[in-house]
Amino acid sequence: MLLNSKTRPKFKFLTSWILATFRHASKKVDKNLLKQMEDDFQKLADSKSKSLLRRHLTKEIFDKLKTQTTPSYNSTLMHCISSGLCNHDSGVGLYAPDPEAYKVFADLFDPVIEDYHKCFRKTDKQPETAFGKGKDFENLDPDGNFIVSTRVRCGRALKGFPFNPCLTEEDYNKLQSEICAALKNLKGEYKGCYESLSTMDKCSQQKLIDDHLLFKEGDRFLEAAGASRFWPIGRGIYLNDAKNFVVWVNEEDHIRIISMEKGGDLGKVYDRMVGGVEALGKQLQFNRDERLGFLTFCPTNLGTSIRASVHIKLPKLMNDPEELKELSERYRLQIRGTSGEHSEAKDGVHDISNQRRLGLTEYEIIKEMHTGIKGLIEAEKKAKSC
Ligand code: ADP
Ligand code: ILO
Repeated sequence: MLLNSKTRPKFKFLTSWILATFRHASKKVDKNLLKQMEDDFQKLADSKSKSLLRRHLTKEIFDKLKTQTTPSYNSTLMHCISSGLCNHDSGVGLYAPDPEAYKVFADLFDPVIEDYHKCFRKTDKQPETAFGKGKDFENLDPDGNFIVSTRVRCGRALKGFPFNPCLTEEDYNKLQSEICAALKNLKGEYKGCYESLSTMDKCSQQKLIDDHLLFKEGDRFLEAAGASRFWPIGRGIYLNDAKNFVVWVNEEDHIRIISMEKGGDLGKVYDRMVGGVEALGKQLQFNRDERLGFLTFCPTNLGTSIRASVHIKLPKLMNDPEELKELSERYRLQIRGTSGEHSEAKDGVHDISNQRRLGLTEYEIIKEMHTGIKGLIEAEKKAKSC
């Protein structure tokens, strides 16, 4: 059964209650939680959901994992799947409540990871970090005909902390102060200011969201995953003076490092992000797994955790959904709306980015995205107006 607006609030309440109650419970999964999981699993299985969770959480895997917990944080399968159980319209529907979840619940994570990142098998390993040089990539749109702006971001988790559903209020504050101490030492073009969401008025917050600089509040996918607890405590944004280098603190990941500017100079935007990551990496210890690369809350962000996107207008291709689908699959690109994931395109502006982030080096990810956007622009130029 699909959750409608009447059933969702009740479900949301149950989910938060369950996540809170069982966060520090004993390693044995409680029978009430088991019952709830079984009922919700059945609803998902009976639904028409197209999520990767529904595709890969078979009855056999569900039965094998439903009583497992992670050793350090007692995270359960419910922590991992609550977002997808609550939101049947999820694309993925799965999150890792702590780094150990990727191993304890590998029977579910591995096939989802393989499916999303296009063939990263459970025997595969993320290559060593290799940023390379962004200057190898020429401006994608020197005449400014198609690309409005370019953004490159990556996520990082700090060693020694779990992810959102297991963080305490104290953890949020501790993470924020450790990250802020590192941000204060940034120099040159990275020099800027941090503002905590707790002290920011709603008007300034909305202005930053409208300018695509700040994350939105109340994302229902993150909320159902237990990622909005204690909001806005520990959350905030760092902006350099030129507002082209941004760091998000404690939204989906502990840190999101972002570089963005108008136009299509992907190489320049990428190099700026790399400089920021390297400067922060000298001061903070990032959690990197030998097989999965940089560990993130959402399995779609593992590996390099890089999403390089352009806000782009391709009016002819957008009128030809078949051709667009074929091209985005060929180039492994993902298309989002103007205000990010799960949003609509405004004034014909789409957000197009690399889909996979795992199994390739950072440099290869940027190359894949660069080749793809170049291909789309060429196709747009060749396409006939209808
Ligand atoms: P992410 O997971 O990369 O943070 P979201 O889809 O949540 O992505 O988007 C976050 C914000 O970044 C949104 O406001 C979105 O419009 C903005 N954004 C993404 N790509 C670009 C771009 N190329 N130019 C300007 N803003 C962008
Ligand atoms: N849980 C959501 C989002 C998945 C990928 N995006 C991000 C921001 N991690 C879904 O499954 O659609």
